[in-house]
Amino acid sequence: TAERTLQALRKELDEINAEILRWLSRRAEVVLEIGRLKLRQGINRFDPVREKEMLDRLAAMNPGPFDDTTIRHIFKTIFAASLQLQKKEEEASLLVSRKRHPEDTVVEVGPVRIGAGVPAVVAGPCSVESYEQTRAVAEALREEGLTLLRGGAFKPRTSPYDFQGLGFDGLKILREVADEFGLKVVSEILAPEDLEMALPYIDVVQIGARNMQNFALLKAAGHIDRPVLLKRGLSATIEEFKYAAEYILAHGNPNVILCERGIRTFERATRNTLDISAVPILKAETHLPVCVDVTHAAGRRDILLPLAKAALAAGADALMIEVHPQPEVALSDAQQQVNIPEFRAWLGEIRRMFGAVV
Ligand code: PRE
Repeated sequence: TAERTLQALRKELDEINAEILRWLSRRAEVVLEIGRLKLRQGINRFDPVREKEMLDRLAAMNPGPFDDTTIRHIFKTIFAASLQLQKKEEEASLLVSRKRHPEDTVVEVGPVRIGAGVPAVVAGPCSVESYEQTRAVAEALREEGLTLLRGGAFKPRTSPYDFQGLGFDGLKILREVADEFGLKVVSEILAPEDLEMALPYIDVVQIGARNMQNFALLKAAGHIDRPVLLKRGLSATIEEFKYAAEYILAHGNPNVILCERGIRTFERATRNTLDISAVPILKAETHLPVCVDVTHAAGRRDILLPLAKAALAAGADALMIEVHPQPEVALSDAQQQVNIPEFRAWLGEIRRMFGAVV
């Protein structure tokens, strides 16, 4: 009998390939079903014990000519791909996922519609220090036709000996001044037990970077009827950031703004490294509006304009910037806040390049 031709052998391989592919796809469907079951039952996706059992069984029944190590390697690759498939499906099923909710979420704060196309600017002092200080910034915001006044009343400071903020007194100043100038208040809350009491004073609740994985606070923020501005943790991955937002949505609050504020890297020229990639990735993978806090990302005033331009060019829906009437005497973040004329110049440049901002 004549040897089969190369062409005939390849034809047979093509058929085998098609067969393997059919089985791989069938296997993947079963894997996805297991993934859904596990998600419902709260079981870990990765199951090394089960994987080892399967590998041992396959090695034991391996007819050759591939040796056991090769068979184990091939199947281990299939398991890893299966795990990846389950993970992808789970991510697409998240409430924050754009796959699940294709339309952009627009968060409304008074007349401002964050995520509707016109960039929003959130500006104000790092910490609320006094009526006069807050009023000076509020007045500039009104003159510029802006609405969103930020100010820290509860301050999460690295050292317990640093200024901790005025607390509820600070919130009262913010509310009073905001009402006087027709503005809306964005302010951070540190503890779930303060949330309810703070609501009369706050229009957007900020959850700060250090609290991004404070799950009790995230859950509590899910139960309020106020938008939440969630900052990315100092060392949080984009995936962890999305899951933090998922907590708030899963507990009933759909109005979440994601805020990139720089991440920790080896670089010391800036306080943090602005992860500009996070902006288009969050816009693509979630339907939530994205804000960029240029002040905290930079930790220095001289690069706030280019960072803001980069953020808007990358698709950010909002910018946050710290403004203080006299930054040099500020009780916190003295070296990174801009004064009012600097803020106006910054805003003018943004408007010149990007048109209207609110
Ligand atoms: C599967 C995938 C990932 C797990 O680590 C173990 C096994 C597989 O591909 O066989 C399926 C699965 O999720 C499971 O059997 O629990």
